[in-house]
Amino acid sequence: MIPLEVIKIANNIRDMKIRGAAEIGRAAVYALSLVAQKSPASKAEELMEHLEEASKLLLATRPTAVTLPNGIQYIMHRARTALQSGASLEELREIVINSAQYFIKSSQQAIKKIGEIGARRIRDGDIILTHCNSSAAISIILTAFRQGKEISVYATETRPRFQGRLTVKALHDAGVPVTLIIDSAVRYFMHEVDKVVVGADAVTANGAVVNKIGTSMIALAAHEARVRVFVAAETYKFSPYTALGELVEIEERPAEEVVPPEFFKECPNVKVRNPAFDVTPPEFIDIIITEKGVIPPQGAILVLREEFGWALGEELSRTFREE
Ligand code: RUB
Repeated sequence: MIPLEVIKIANNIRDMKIRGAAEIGRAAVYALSLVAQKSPASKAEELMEHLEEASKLLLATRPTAVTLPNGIQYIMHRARTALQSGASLEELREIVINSAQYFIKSSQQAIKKIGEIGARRIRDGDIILTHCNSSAAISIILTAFRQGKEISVYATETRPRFQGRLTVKALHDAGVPVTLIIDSAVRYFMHEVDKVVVGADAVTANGAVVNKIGTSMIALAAHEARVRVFVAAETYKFSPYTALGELVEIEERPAEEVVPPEFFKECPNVKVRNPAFDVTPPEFIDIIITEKGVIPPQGAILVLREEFGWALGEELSRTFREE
């Protein structure tokens, strides 16, 4: 039994009306809290079944951003533990609702904190290049700007979905000087750039960063021009599954995002591929800015050790430290 609002949230994540890794994670967790509030279950076990069903639906929406499984895991681990220790139906509802609120609040605070920590690395006069639309990357840029640093930004369009337009709007509205460029102009402008600042959908155990398609090419161009690459990523973007040797699945989206349907009438044999993300190896990343501090990409495994409780073979549970 999945409430209609939860099905709507799942559809909105799939159709990218809700998008960006942090937002997806929060929306999925909020959806589980709606299940806890609205489920007509008459006993705790039944509520658990409804939660499991909703989790499956949400997990199947978008495969790459690890915030989604990490957020769901966090709530479900708490719910399962409570059920095992004999929680009543009402207690289980409350645990899920409170854990969801805690996760959402922590996520919002993390983005603010990343802004503060990251802004320390931005100098007066810096020209920053960013890609796609990352709330964590924007948090760094806006914090530095509000501190009075005279910075300006190159933002890529981010085809085919043009998330770069969201970024330029946010920066423009805040008064940050911003220039929109086409994705393929990145190397052309790189010699003017001081720092690349991007977000992440997932950080792997070896410090590779999965982010919007094109990020790895930007990092390569930055490496060639000796421009530093900063990745802004909350600790719940680190993927515990990769520490078990699993790869992050890269979402491929429909061809219709790239060409209009008429295109296939003229060229029926052309194949269009539309991967939504790519992997930037750790060698091309200088630092990862988390809400707990700055680490080199090689420190990713330490974050995973500290942040996740390991129950190999059973489930990976988030060991959020309650403040
Ligand atoms: C969004 C994207 C963003 C990351 C980080 O891709 O790649 O850079 O999700 O964003 P999409 P945030 O538009 O396909 O979801 O820092 O907001 O989590």
